[in-house]
Amino acid sequence: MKLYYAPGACSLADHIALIESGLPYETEHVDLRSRITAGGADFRLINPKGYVPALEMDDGEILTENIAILSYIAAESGWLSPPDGPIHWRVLEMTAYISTEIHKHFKLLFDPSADPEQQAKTRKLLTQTFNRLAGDMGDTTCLFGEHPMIADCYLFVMLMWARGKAGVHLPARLNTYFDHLCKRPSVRQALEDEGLDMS
Ligand SMILES: N[C@@H](CCC(=O)N[C@@H](CS)C(=O)NCC(=O)O)C(=O)O
Repeated sequence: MKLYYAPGACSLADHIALIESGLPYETEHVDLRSRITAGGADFRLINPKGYVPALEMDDGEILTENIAILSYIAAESGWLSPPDGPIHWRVLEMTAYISTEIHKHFKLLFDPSADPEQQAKTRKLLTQTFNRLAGDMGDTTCLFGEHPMIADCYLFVMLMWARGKAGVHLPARLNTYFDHLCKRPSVRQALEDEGLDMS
């Protein structure tokens, strides 16, 4: 498998999941401004949507969209989401929630030309969403127990953005959760591989 990524983008979730999976993989950096990959290819020919992540599967086919890529990695690993049963569906539910109710809102916060009032409203909305999510969490270190699932990999990136340049206030429960995930070797390795410094 090969993951096309940009440092610190949402593709970091797939990168962490790949490391957690223990499956063989490689990565290729994509310059999102020029849409040229580190190998000199035109990324739009790989993913016509032009955005990361894109995953080249072992049969050479390209898979896009975080929900699909994370689900694929989970299915291949057999343990980043249970293959079936109630937790499988809860993990998918949470992954979809993160994609549609959290991830999409950051676009406005990262747009320098966006209306500051609209951005303030979006920050407030995201804080409400994060508060609700924190309120639903149990006492475990990860969302569904002590071992991370694909939804944890995705949520980690959303929290990293919230705490960083997006400036979204997070409840204490999510800061504790984030600090715990930061210590995982998979997270440390993915951050290091992408040239990101979290110290
Ligand atoms: N719907 C896509 C969105 C992916 C996405 O927003 N990618 C961003 C990075 S976080 C990107 O590559 N943006 C560059 C662009 O759209 O030009 C998914 O969930 O995978």
